[in-house]
Amino acid sequence: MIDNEPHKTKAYIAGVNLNDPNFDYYMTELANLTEANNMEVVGQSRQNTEQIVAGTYFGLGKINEIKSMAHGLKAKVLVLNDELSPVQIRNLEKLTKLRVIDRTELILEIFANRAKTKQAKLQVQLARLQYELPRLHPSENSLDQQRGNGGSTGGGFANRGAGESKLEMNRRTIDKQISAIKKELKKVANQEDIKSKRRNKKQIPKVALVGYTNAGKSTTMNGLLKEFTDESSDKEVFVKNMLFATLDTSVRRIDLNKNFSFILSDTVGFISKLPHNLVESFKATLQEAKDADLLINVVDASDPNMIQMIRTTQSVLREIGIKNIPMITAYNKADKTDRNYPQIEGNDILYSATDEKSIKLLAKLITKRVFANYKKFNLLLPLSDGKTLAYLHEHAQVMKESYENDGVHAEVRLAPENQERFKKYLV
Ligand SMILES: Nc1nc2c(ncn2[C@@H]2O[C@H](COP(=O)(O)OP(=O)(O)OP(=O)(O)O)[C@@H](O)[C@H]2O)c(=O)[nH]1
Ligand SMILES: [Mg+2]
Repeated sequence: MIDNEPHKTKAYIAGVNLNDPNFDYYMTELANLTEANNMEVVGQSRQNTEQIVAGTYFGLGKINEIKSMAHGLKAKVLVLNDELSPVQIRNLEKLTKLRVIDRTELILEIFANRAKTKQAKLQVQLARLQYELPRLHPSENSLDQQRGNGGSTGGGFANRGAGESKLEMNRRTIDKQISAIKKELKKVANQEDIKSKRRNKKQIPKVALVGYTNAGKSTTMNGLLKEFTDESSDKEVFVKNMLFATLDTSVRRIDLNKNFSFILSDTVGFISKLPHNLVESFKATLQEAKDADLLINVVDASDPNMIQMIRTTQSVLREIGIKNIPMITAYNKADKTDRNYPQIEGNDILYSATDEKSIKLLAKLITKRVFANYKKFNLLLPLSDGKTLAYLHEHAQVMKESYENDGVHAEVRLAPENQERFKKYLV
């Protein structure tokens, strides 16, 4: 039999447990992340302890145990559950004779492999450089290797002097790269900003899908597109059973019927302990969620770790500064549970993103929440009052409009904050 599967690198995963009740969940995530990075998890270890060992992360006894287990299982890589210091990584590599990757680097690698758009690529690159900068070492760094003069690890004074100036040089190079990327990102963000301002002008409510990675956000977006737009195929977003399938934000207009439209955005998913630099770099991508009138927190209801996943999403939302935006919790993948669906429970919904009935009910719930306070009015506005007409078009949903001799007749829906302003034009 011919094996067409490319050979996957075998990885051993391990972590220090400082009495954290969520430790098992973090290790499950770490295993999923490792596999998402195209490696095979062959075994795992943990050390329950009160304190991390400063120089080596684990105690020596544990390191020897991991080394023999991992080599016995033919692992080439050791993946660790926390972000480690450069010294800890170097020491562990020496002691275990394995390549050591910490959780942050693992996530950065996955993001780097997944990034497709210019903005996502730049954002990941920025986060990587920021991760690398404090990790530069006089004798082991990428520029040395690129120039082919690596290996000068002798620690003599003369060498150290040369190394330090080289280190300075490398720092400067990375600093320059960081500023260049930031500049470039600003340009992209400005373009996005203009696009989003144009959308805001139309005063269509904005709804954002957020949530844990692989919960079904993109599938939900495609479900709504398929149900409520004619030519959905070219607007469909990418769906795949893997972590971080989506890294950028897609924005689509959904027309529930000719009077009810909203803007829907789908964005990058979350996971615990997302590297801070990465969250920082992805702020522009997450802007759409920040500006939303309503968030739909998509949750995989069939996952045994559902509760922790909801908490993870809440804490990432807090980290990016999203608070006080109304939210629907959308419990997805109900087809993989034994519960009846679709059903609405208060503000929330149990549904399946691949089921038509579910999508219709979700749309109903969104409408109820988004347009709850809108009211319908018939107005007659003077033809000469261009300013008011312009304001109306920017801030109301104009359902019908005709230009007559006595003025502009319009049937509109107004948000509560605009109702007073148009009182005198009521017919
Ligand atoms: N059985 C079942 N599978 C679903 C459902 N919704 C989504 N999936 C599957 O779950 C996987 C992830 O779906 P996506 O829509 O890509 O998830 P996402 O939340 O956008 O994930 P990221 O972009 O990676 O954060 C895919 O394999 C989907 O086919 C559902 O209702 N039922
Ligand atoms: Mg997605």
